[in-house]
Amino acid sequence: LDRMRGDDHLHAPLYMRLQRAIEEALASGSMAPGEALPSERDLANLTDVSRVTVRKAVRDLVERGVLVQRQGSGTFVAPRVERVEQQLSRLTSFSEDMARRGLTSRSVWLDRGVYPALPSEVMALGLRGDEKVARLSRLRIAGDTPLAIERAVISATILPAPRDVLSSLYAVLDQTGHRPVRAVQRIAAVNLGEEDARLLGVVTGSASLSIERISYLASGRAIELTRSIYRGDAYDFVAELSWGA
Ligand code: 16G
Repeated sequence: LDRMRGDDHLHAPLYMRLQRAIEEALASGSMAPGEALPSERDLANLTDVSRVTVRKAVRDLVERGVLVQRQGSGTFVAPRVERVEQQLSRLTSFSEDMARRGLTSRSVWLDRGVYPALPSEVMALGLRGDEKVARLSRLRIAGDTPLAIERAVISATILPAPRDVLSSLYAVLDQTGHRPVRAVQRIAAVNLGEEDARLLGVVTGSASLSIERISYLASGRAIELTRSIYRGDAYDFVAELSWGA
């Protein structure tokens, strides 16, 4: 963390620089899951910033699930996650999956706006060339743990106001009669890049699963193209197989 001291060439606000320094300590493996953070006072002394600034940096990292605070005992790097089992045959949403496990889920929004569609999105969703799309990118947190980064693309004719999605996308689609009933999902192994690792609070290069879902309405119309990054240390995907026709 003391590397922060000399970084005067960086013009980011101090609390952000402190956040970065903590995230980098995590990404490089020099701070392990469950490890205690130095006290607020020690952090302030170590990095030459005020305790107010330390508090703000820590509060934001707690909000994103990177750190956890326990009443009376201090602040810790989020503990290693318990693996969750995810059925591959059911078309459910993140909120529903977590609710079924008795976990609350929330999102930290990275982007939520309407944009011109990229050619790959026009193809995947069968759009007209000039159609716009709603992009919803977010970090998905269950309980206290960031589990996935999700980047959903929906035709803007179906979702003209992406800011109406406060937590569950599928709940909003359901309300407007656009709940998908079928999906094709592609899963591939990837190593996390620096930015995604930082958001998920894990070491850069960690194993993860890249999941692309295209989902469809009963009419056959493609409605959603979502690319997600799921932590490899958190998920077991389970599918039931049967033999014969
Ligand atoms: C799931 C879906 C994602 C969908 C989201 C909606 C996978 C790989 N992805 O995470 O495609 O957009 O649920 O969740 O399962 P929500 O209704 O809670 O916003």
